Amino acid sequence: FTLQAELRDALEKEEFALYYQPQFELHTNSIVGVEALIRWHHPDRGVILPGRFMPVVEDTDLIIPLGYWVLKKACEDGKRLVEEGFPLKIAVNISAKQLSSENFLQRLKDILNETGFSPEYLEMEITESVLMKNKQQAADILRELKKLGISIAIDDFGTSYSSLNYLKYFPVDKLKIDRSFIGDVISDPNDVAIATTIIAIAHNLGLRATAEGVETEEQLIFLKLWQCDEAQGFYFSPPVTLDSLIDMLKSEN
Ligand code: G
Ligand code: G
Ligand code: MN
Ligand code: NA
Repeated sequence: FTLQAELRDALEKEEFALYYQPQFELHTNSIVGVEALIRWHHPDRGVILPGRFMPVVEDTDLIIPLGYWVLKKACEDGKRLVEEGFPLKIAVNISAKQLSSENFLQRLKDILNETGFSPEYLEMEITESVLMKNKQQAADILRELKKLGISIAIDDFGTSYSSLNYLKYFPVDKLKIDRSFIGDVISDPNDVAIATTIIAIAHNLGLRATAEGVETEEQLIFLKLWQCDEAQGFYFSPPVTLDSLIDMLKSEN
């Protein structure tokens, strides 16, 4: 039984689950969105994190059905949040193969119709490397996503080989500062320079900046001082189940 075969089996048996990590708006101190993060509830090995299996999934065609499973689940859960009185943005990670797959836009529209989830609450997190693989195709797809009302966040911003000029051409809404720049942002002058520069690039282009991997109050104070718009990380909350998220939102009000 290879990992690949096991993953295929897991999709059929519905062993995957989506967890949601809250995203806080710093100037209002309130939850404005969540990032959907996949987990595998393995019958023998317990919860397996995506770092362990997504690279294999993304190397195979399995990313297509799994990617649609994630989108559909996120839209269903997002619909439930709206119905419960919590109209939050749901951010979904989209991989390269999925974005460039045949019928991506049509399948997406079908999922939106089937679930009745309003696209204005849907955000797609896409890495720079995904966009750079085929710039023209990516630009076309992103424009179509924008037309649907979906927002676009650049994930892991600044971590991979890329040029900044794509920001001019792609209809992006948000830059996510990778957690590798946040971990030592209190002590490492290089990380200070990088993090504050990413916030400045975002603001100068009229975009929002979100910091990932915020774990301490000192990091939060720093980010507020530099007017970072949003943050997520263990300081606020780990990724949690939909039910826990709803409990958290109820106690926030
Ligand atoms: O939760 P964890 O830190 O292990 O996530 C590792 C990486 O897996 C994340 O950076 C994220 O980009 C990726 N990932 C998590 N959930 C999904 C998903 O639903 N789809 C895709 N394509 N990637 C995901
Ligand atoms: O999409 P992305 O690659 O950014 O995925 C975010 C991942 O980071 C998730 O798998 C999540 O479990 C993990 N994560 C979230 N918050 C923190 C944090 O504060 N510290 C660390 N080390 N990891 C985090
Ligand atoms: Mn992400
Ligand atoms: Na990231």
